[in-house]
Amino acid sequence: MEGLKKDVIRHVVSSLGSDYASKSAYNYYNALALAVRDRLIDNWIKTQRSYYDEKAKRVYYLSLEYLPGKSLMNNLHCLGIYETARKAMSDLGFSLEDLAEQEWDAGLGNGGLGRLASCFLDSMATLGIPGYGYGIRYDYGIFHQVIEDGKQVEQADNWMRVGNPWAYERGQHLFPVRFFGEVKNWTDEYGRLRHTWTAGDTVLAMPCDMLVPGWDNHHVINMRLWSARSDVEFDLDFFNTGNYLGAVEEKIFDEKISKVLYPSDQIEEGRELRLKQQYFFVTATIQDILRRFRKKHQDMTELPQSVAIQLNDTHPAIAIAELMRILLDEDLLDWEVAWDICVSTFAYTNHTILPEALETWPVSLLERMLPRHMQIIYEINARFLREVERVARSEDCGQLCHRDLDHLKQRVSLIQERPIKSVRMAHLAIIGSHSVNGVAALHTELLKARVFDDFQRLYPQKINNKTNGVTPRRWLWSANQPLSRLIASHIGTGFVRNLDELTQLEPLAADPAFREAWRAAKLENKQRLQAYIKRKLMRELHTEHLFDVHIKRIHEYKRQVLNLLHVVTAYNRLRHGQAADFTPRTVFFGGKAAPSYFMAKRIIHAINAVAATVNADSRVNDKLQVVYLPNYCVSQAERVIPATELSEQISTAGMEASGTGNMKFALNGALTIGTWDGATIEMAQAIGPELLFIFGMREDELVSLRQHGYNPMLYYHGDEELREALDMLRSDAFSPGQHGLFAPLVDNLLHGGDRFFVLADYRQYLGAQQDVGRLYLDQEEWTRRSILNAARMGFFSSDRAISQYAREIWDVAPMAGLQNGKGA
Ligand code: GPV
Repeated sequence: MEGLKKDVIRHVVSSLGSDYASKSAYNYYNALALAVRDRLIDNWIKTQRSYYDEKAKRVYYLSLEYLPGKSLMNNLHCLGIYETARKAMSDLGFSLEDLAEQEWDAGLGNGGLGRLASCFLDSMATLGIPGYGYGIRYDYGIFHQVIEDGKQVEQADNWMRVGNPWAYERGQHLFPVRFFGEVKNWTDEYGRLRHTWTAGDTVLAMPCDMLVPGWDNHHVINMRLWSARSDVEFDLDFFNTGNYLGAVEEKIFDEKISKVLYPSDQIEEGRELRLKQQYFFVTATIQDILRRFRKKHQDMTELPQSVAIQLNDTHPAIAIAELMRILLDEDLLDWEVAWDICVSTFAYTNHTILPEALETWPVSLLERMLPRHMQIIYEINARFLREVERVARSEDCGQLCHRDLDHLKQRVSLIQERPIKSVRMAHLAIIGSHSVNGVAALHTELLKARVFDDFQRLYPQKINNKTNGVTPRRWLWSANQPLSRLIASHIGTGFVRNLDELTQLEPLAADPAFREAWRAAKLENKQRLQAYIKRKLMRELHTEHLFDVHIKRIHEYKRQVLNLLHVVTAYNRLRHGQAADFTPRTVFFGGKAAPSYFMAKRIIHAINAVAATVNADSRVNDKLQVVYLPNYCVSQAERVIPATELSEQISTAGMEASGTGNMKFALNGALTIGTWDGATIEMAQAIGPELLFIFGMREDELVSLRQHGYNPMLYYHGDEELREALDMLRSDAFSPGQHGLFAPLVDNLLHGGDRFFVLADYRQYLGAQQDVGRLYLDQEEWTRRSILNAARMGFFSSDRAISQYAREIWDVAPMAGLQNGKGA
């Protein structure tokens, strides 16, 4: 402890240039972070050196998004120095919790996809898998959300304004990135046609490394984020021609590439700068991968034995064309050889079946920005379509019938002709990879049967499932110390590394004393949230209420509106005195809407309007409260999830690819009210469906309802309570003076076809909520179920997910000789 204290003081003085006697929390947080980083860097160097010495096969995880959140607490826990740091900082006059609050969330992602990437890096580090995360170091992460007059207002997330004590910027290792220009064709000495791309613009990519420690194992992996740097400083032409200010403008223009994260989640933006971001990140990454590979190898055909590249959705899919370009134009390999290398190296994870999220890029844009890549994509497509034809005409063509060949080719082509001629990035990712995986069992089945059914017939081995998981380090141990300590006192700490050990809790569910202790941990977390809400929102929570929580991005398919209709109905029953048996509850909502997503923003407004009305109504507000949590983010999730009793997972069946919040809640002892969707299905199977509150139409039922003609008006006319709730929303009951404010929302349900079947599931949802309320009155039974939920969540560790990727997709093994256990 004395060592750590000394280091902190030394950093306050010599790294931060401040007086250690002036007790600034900001300085002491930074100094502590630097002292922790010092303790990581030796192991990072040793880890990286061991990969090199042992010629280990490396895994590269390519993702446009990461959501690490805050690093301090997690890193202290992984290093096993949390208690030491707590005492050291308290000696210096600080509470560790307060210091941790000084850190800004690294919010370099939108939601589940980015958070999954961060959980995966944590698991690779913990399992000792030679992994690297690659991404973009956005200057501005996901916007900061404030709620003004009930509406979302976006503010810039200037997360690095005060620097980032965790990152190493490596300004000396720059990689060139080229755009535009033209392709020259030439013939080599064997008479083969060759291509050289001479680019118009060049930018530089600078690596920034963030260290990712494993749990108590001395293994530290790297997350390398690229930042755009102009090469103008080196362009003497500008200065020679006297155009100094022109040079500066060009520099600013170049560095715009990594300026901001696109804040739309599962909606395609189709902006030129976004494509630039994708290629910028991809080419720098591939260059870095090959640089490392070439240190030990000359023969490029050995690449797939040494390198696995995982594409996190299609955002980095241009990497397939980029690797082809390098192998063809720089290494001068033949097409077939190059293509085999690519397919064996790449694997692709799909995260959605929503059509509006499937990426396409206009051919005209690609031709201009990346002319050589567009040529390569055309060639990939031509060869692929010939292969499709060959398979279709062959005897065992199965369901591929040759009469339909033209249609089949149109459907699977990399190029879509309408509405504008574009490249389908998912098709490029599928045919350029040896593995295509979905993220939960149902999702993968839907990929096979619906979205990619043609590809499933063409390559029946390619599509596979890897159900998502979450890291128990952050989402149980670090976020929920009261519960973790209770668990550890009964079964030890092995569950943090091996989450299956939680099954040892099962017999304790029958022990009244343990149940009481379990409830006490929950209450402690509720009180902690209460204090936080009081500080931030100046509101008093009732900790004896059932805490009912719906936090995630705002999306129509996630159906925050269904929840809101339940709230309005509960409000009406209470007002009308029809709810004598109502179980008091506080309903929490939180989440960001894409700034361009009109309906999602209107939903936020509606939730806040209902909240204002309900909370101000003294007839009901001792029994029903609604809280909108502004700026939902990773660190907020860490506070809210441990305090939650009811987890809302109510997406339209078939539409949530997996969900990962669902896992975090159950792991922390919340019960789930949810639809038969995503990984919630597998959770219900692992836990026992009777221990969750499952309701609503299933995916196949919705398909047939759709086919037979779904008429939302039928539900409106057939259900008095539903009608009352919708009429109130449409009238100005919640929007006095702003008549018609929420009409778009209601019209969308009644006259817009209710694409997400809110009305079809309303009545069943109410029934399930009734069951929830009733069960909550029986605290012993509620607690028993809560314990069993957590005890059966072992499968949903990201360690299990990553072990499956390693074995079944990457063919990599954990590093031998990894030191596990404290002091090893
Ligand atoms: I595509 N997901 C996301 O957060 N952003 C995206 O752009 C796309 C998918 C999410 C899915 O919606 C979740 O169901 C899933 O759990 C998560 O990706 C991780 O797989």
